[in-house]
Amino acid sequence: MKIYGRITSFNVQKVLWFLDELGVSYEHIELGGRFGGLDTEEFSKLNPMKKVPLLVDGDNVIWESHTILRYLSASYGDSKWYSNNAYERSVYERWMDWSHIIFQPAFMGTFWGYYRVSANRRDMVEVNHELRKCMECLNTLNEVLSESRYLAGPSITLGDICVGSIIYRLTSQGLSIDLPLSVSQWYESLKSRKGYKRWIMSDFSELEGREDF
Ligand SMILES: N[C@@H](CCC(=O)N[C@@H](CS)C(=O)NCC(=O)O)C(=O)O
Repeated sequence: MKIYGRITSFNVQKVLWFLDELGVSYEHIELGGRFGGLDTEEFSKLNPMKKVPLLVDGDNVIWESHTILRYLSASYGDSKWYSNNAYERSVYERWMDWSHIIFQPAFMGTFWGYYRVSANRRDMVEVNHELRKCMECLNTLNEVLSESRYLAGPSITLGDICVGSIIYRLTSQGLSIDLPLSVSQWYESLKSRKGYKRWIMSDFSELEGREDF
């Protein structure tokens, strides 16, 4: 299978981390950002949104990072990563959706408002507004994680992959953020995973002050 997308893309990183967790082999092709290539006719046919990540697995073409994660877990994951029971799946999939709809936009507000603009163009009122939203998310996570080792129970799930992917970049962009205790302990356990270290904790400094993709 082939996974397309630049390593500095946070949505691409999630998929690369999960591929490592699954232990399946794949070819990675850098695309988007400084690599370009998203506007070609060939790529548009594969993904009309002209975005990465994109997964091509034989004849199957999949875009949208969380849809890719769901596809991979259903196709290649054992019971640790995929449950045949619809309710059990909903227990971790709700965190994937919450992450994409609530937490990630707040994080992106800080990242695009703070890290990806030059210092003299930062609107710190807006950045702090987004930061407060992030803190609300972190406090919610803390309540859950003070009762449970991972977001959906005693073992890691796709919920932790999606939400956990945000924490490194959120806390590594130069803003002062104190993680609540249980979030911090959970974050430490994610950081000990090979795929998290390799992909999520990779260098993203080329994006500093870069206002286009
Ligand atoms: N909701 C989509 C977002 C896709 C997206 O916006 N990807 C960005 C990178 S994070 C992109 O392709 N930007 C253009 C570029 O990198 O050139 C997903 O999760 O896959």
